[in-house]
Amino acid sequence: MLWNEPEPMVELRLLKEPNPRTEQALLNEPKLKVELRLSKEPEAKTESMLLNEAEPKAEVRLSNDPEPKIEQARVEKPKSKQQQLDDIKKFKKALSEGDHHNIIDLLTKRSKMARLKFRQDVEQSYNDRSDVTKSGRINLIELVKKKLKGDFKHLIVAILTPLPTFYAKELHRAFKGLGTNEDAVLEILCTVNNDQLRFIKKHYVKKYNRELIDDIKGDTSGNFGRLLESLSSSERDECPYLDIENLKAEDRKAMVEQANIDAQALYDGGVKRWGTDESIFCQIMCQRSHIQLRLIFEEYIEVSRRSKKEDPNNNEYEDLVVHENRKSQTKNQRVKDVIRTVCRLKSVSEEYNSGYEKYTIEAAIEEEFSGDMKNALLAIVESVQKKPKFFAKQLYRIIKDMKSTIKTRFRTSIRDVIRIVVTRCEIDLDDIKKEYDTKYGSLADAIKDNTTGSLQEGLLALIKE
Ligand SMILES: [Ca+2]
Repeated sequence: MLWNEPEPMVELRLLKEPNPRTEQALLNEPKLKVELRLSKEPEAKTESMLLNEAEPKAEVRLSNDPEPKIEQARVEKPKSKQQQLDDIKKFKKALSEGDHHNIIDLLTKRSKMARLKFRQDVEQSYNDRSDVTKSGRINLIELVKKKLKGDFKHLIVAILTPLPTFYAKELHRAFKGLGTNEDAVLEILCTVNNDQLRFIKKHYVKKYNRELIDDIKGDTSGNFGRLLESLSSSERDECPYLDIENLKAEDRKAMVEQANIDAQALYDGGVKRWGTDESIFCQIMCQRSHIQLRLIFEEYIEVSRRSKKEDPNNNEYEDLVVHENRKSQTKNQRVKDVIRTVCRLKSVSEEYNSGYEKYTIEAAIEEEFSGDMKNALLAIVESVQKKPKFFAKQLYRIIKDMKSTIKTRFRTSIRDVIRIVVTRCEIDLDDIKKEYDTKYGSLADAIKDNTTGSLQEGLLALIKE
């Protein structure tokens, strides 16, 4: 639930007290929208609990809501003990012989959870010998790094790494060296929830011996830096509801009222005034829950349409009224007035036909901000509204940048594509692929055009092509 994002409506009733959910469990939870009824708060999760934890047994009952689409998980048939042993043997052989096809086959047909378990099993099989000393124990990631090369190595390391560690590595990579890959930092900070972010930050400290916030402060400045700091603070409100449609009427009323206040504040702090009150944008965008933000964006359209009409300086509509009292005017003047009115009517009807675009929060951000701040606020809005669409766009931009001979952005590479494919796999990768295919042409073709050999085979296997 934490790492794999919600879609469907399910009510989950626990048959027994849940064990505290471990990091491992968080990483691999089934992708179901669930309502957990806990009789008491789970105990704090500790590192030592992580290893031996089983997920709570649960009885899953579908609610009356129509069953929403769930991304087809990589369900595999349970394997017999012998098949498991065969797979381990096959994997070790493939790794030692550099048989990339079998490595891909053995890893990409497993779910994330099964993959991490498989990694443990393979390591155990290497280390389960009496003559293995503690320092001689094999870590599969280290072994993969020695045996494989280039971006294919990065792909295999990525899919064998637990998500919090992988996210921490990607953030570190974005900050490392000169400059910063702001797009990658934004992508991660905008698309993980508070709990995930806490794990990522914990792993960041563990791995790099420094706080994520220190790297953010060191590499960014001004309002943009403060925005990233806020996003990384894990202080976004979290709403118990997973979607607007599921709000209870009285809760919805209160949330809409608050959304209206926030939308008005955004309008007053942006489009309405001279200059921009950036802090109000940062505050609302970084603190409100995603569902609340969606309501705010809806309300914003209403607020800005209404305000625009009421604005005394806006004579667009007044001018539509053809005044009777033109007796003192010359014939020529009246003809001019009629022409002017017809032109205005035309522009109003064009505006009507162009819909709501100019009243949206995106339009306000485009108008009020530039550079990093504009990108950051748009990333928040887009990721809040529809994540698959956000990721499809992100993939498109990365792939376009990779092809471009002019390096407009910082170090964009196939590793950014790897990050999205690996992190969204089993969450919404199918939807991302659909969005991409509809809007930008085939994702599979884009991958084929920009990769070769085993890397291409591996990425295509992950997007199920
Ligand atoms: Ca302004």
